[in-house]
Amino acid sequence: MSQKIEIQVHGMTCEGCASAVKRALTKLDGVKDVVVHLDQKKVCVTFDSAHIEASKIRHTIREAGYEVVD
Ligand SMILES: [Cu+2]
Repeated sequence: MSQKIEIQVHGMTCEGCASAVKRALTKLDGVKDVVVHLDQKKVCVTFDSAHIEASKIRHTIREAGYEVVD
């Protein structure tokens, strides 16, 4: 089932950060769409909950070097 979440992410300061996050998440199996709102420090992810959990998405953002605000 397709699900959409919004994640607050700290540490993204430029377009380079935004595309790094987008790239890391797009690579994940089950992630369908990633939109980064740099001005709002927000990442919107559409994913298939049968294939990936939201916790894995948050973990991947942290691994890329950014801070996820829960
Ligand atoms: Cu940057």
